[in-house]
Amino acid sequence: MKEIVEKFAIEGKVLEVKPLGNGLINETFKVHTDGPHDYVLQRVNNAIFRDVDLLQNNIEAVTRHIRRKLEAAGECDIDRKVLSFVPSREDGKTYVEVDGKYWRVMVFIPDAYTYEAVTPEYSYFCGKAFGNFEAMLADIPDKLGETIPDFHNMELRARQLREAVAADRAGRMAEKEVREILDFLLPYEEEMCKAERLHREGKLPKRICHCDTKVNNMMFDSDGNVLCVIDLDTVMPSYVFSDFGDFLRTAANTVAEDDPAVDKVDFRMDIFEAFSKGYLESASSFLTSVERENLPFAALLFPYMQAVRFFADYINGDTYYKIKYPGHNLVRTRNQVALFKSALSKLPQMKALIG
Ligand code: GN1
Ligand code: MG
Repeated sequence: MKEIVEKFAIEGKVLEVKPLGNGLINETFKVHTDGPHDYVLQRVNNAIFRDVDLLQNNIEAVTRHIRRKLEAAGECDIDRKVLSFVPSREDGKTYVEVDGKYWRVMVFIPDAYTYEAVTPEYSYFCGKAFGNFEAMLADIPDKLGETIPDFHNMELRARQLREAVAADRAGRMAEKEVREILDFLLPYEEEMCKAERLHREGKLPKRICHCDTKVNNMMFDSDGNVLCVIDLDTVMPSYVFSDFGDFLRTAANTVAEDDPAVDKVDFRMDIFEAFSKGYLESASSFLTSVERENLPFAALLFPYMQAVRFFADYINGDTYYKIKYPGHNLVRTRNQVALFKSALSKLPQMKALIG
């Protein structure tokens, strides 16, 4: 791995490379050097992100645009507020291919922290930051591609579940619980595909969104101030529901997304309220009324979509998400189903708060 890192125009000598973080898709390492910065080395999972060139072009465009905005706003400490990718020594691209594997390197942001759970106060700041992220990208001149085509398209996710069920590759449709979960999920399918219908009717725009606003993709400094959003692989045109819904899916759950204690799962309204307040403060300037009034729907859609995705992966024999033990994807599914039920029961409260 040291050799791979040295293909990039880094400063200093590599002292150590060790694993970092807990993403479910890419592999991430911290690179310790004797130079002025440390770095993050990442192997891009190109089974999932099939067009790494398009992916890195998106990321370069996004980070360049945000950096310019921060400069124009006279922000200080910009290197900690936007990621910087290091060009390769050979061709200046921000990735290299070695034996069919794709790697990239970014500058490590010092004294920055991510959390798996946040308080209402932090949720408010996250809401503002994600709204601001979308606002900053509203006038990006580059045309971004979809790094995973139809990534948050619920119609596609529903179809993939139906295909998984029909193929039953891992023989898991014989399990009673699997059939019960399927019977629970299917009746909501049509309602959950509302965004695609609104889009076809010309009532819902696509904007540049982050599309993986899990709470652990936001970095804070040691005083609790938001620094920047990380994990930019899925930045692409989508509905604003993606960013609003996925943050709440992770932050408003009282437990982690793979906690087996489903009776402890609850959708926290204090987090919803704080996050919405922050989000609306920075996103109100561009949100349409259809987008705004469907934010509570987004809070239901994302637990539902994630349940469908984990469930389809379980039925397919665990080919997409990294698992730590057999049945991990089923545990995740149960958890997300419980979160969906809890959020559903709070829909009237959510609507009352959004207005
Ligand atoms: C994946 O890589 P990570 O863990 O940040 C996934 C998200 C899911 C999430 C569930 C490209 O994100 O969409 O919501 O797992 N990313 C991709 O934990 O599929
Ligand atoms: Mg992540």
